[in-house]
Amino acid sequence: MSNTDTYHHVRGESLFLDDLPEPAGLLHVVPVFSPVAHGHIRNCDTSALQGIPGIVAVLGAKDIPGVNQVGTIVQDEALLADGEVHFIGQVVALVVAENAELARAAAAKVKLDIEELEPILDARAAAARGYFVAPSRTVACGDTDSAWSQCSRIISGSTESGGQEHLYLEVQAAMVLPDERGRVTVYSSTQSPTAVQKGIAGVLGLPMHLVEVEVRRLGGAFGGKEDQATAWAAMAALAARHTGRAAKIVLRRHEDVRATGKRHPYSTDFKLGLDEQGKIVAFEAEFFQNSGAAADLSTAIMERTLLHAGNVYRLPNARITVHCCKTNLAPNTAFRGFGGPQAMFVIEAALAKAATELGRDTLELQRLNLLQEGDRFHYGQPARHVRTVACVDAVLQQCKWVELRRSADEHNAREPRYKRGLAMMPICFGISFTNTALNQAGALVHIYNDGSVSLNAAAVEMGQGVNMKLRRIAATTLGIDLDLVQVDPTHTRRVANTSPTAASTATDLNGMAVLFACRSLRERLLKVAEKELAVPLDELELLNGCVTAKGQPTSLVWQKLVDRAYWSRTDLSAHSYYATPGIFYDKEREQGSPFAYHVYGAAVIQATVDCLLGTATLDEIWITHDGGKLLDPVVDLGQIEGALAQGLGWMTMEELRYTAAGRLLNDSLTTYKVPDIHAMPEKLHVEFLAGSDNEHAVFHTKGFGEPPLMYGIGAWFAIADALRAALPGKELLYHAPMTNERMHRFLHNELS
Ligand code: MTE
Ligand code: LUZ
Ligand code: MOS
Repeated sequence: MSNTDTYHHVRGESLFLDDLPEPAGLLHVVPVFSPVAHGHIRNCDTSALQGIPGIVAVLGAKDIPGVNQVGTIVQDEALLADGEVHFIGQVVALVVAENAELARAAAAKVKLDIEELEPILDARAAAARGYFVAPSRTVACGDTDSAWSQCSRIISGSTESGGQEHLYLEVQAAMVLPDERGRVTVYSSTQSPTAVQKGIAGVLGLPMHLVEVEVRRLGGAFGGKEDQATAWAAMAALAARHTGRAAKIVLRRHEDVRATGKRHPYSTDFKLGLDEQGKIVAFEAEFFQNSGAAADLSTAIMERTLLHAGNVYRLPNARITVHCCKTNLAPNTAFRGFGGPQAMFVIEAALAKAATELGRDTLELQRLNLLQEGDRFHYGQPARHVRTVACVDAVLQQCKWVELRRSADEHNAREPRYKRGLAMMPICFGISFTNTALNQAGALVHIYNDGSVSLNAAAVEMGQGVNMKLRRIAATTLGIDLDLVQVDPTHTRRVANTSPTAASTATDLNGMAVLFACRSLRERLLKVAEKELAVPLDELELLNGCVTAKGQPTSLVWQKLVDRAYWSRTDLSAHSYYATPGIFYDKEREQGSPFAYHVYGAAVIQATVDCLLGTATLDEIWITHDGGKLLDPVVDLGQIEGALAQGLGWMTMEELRYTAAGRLLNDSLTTYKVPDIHAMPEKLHVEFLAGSDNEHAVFHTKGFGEPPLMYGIGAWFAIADALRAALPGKELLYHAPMTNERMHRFLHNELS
């Protein structure tokens, strides 16, 4: 049992936002959502609510004392609709009442008169009309235009990948307590305490020091609470400010699914040029990102798409363009991988299509093109400590590829109904926020004078185990037992200016800050020990709960040392700060070294398709993951398994369906298919790459949160391989997810 929260989670004892003790007089806030995807608000009639006992207020855009704005990168997102609505689920007004049921019933009685305009749901349709949330960008290298003439084969095509609902177990929620001086205390289910603090300060017209935000833990987030927790907290804050009473907002599941953004769907055109041998000479891709109705994090996600378009492959000449297309869907947002998976699907599709057209083996083309030590990524960063070949070789060995391939082919030759498919999926994911400035974190460590230790950091625990990792770093550095170290809830007053807990960087950034703070505390304590023991400082260490001299335990145990330090007036608190060194990105030139390092890995996936039914099962998955030195193998393995499940879901079963009017049809757990235990392969083998190391992160670890999601992309290609065995020569569209419906259509209809 390795995650700090596991014991209480499995007993149902962990407190999430809606479980926190409620203050006296708590009010409940329920939003009035737009039922129309695009339109002008003619009138918002709340007269039916007048005189209903228990309804305390109905708030609209005009009731906002500060700015009606929650857009962070681009200021294009109103907290409450003002004149226009841009997606179904956009919040138009807030009903504030003594209890949530009453508020919800009242919200349903608000009459909205909206003049409907035509909604645009499709990214390419938006682009054709020039609707973008931000300017398009291009990252290029080499001389792509003249490179085409050197190619012996050019393959072009297009791909589609779908959106994905986060489906965190804990829905969006916040509770806000006002005080008599105008200060507000906020409890929010957010990955970004400072973004919530700043957002509320803006909406209420307060300086940030009057807004404090605490986050104990999240019941999952997966990117869905990086930007999109802010608005709900600001709504509760507005109600609290307006009424002078504590206010809480907790969305219902279907409200959450409808009103919040998802993974960005992408529609992409690509062109791939190969030489005689099969090596990539040039690659061009134009991505149409469906950004939704406001920018949210779309421009940052575009950046990660630009930088991951090559996946693990060497691109001597490349031109990658992304358009952030403005549509009338809920603003799409961060989701594990952050535009990286969408990019990686495209180049894998391009190579698979090339193999099919040339009659070659996809694996062979993949292996021919792996990045090697000394190559550069297409954005200019030198590739160092490259583990592409090592991971691919290791996973091929692990799964006994040659036999596996042969036995699948033999099986397919004799078996008409069930076809086996195989795919190898390599990954390469850059670790660091692409926005260099965000790569910073603070920590505040207290040693109480009984010897117990509290860690405060910018990191938010959302199930990924960051708290356990921080505890391990502190306990190791101070030479004490893990049980002596706890992590306090994240709080903007203890650690300010927090970057979001995102981009798989929480341990890298916060762990290093914690390490620095613990190191300075250790120095102070050892000086105390030097005096106490009359032994030279350079012979002293903290180990196994006591001071050692030349490696030998002394009588100065941890508690005694801390007690002595306190009574000799030593500061037992340390604040520290870490900013990732050596990273930069020049947006003018679209070149730089934005990542501290890359995570590599490779998976092999075997799928069996039932060609009569059009269903697939994943038989077995092998993974070799380049995880650096492992700080907590149980947590790390859990991250690989969870991310893989999400990747498989995104690629094979999760499909968002909208009406032509822009209404999401599958907004509940009965209609939206999420991967469950049965979606996992019958057999899963995860190995960590032997000898993996990383000098660029704390304790030589590597970020774990996002990269393994991209192994799931291989499931699409394994199923495609089986489908091709069933109907060789039939054109297969590179559309994800590969749902049963899609398989069935390929197998049994003229259309594919
Ligand atoms: N794991 C759990 N259990 N719950 C989550 O919400 N979020 C993922 C990943 N793993 C998530 C998770 C995402 S999107 C990111 S960016 C990382 O965790 C963030 O945490 P880290 O930086 O500590 O890896
Ligand atoms: N968030 C962000 C992220 O703001 N910048 C990033 O680069 C990023 N990458 C992955 C996930 N979230
Ligand atoms: Mo993760 S998408 O960086 O929150």
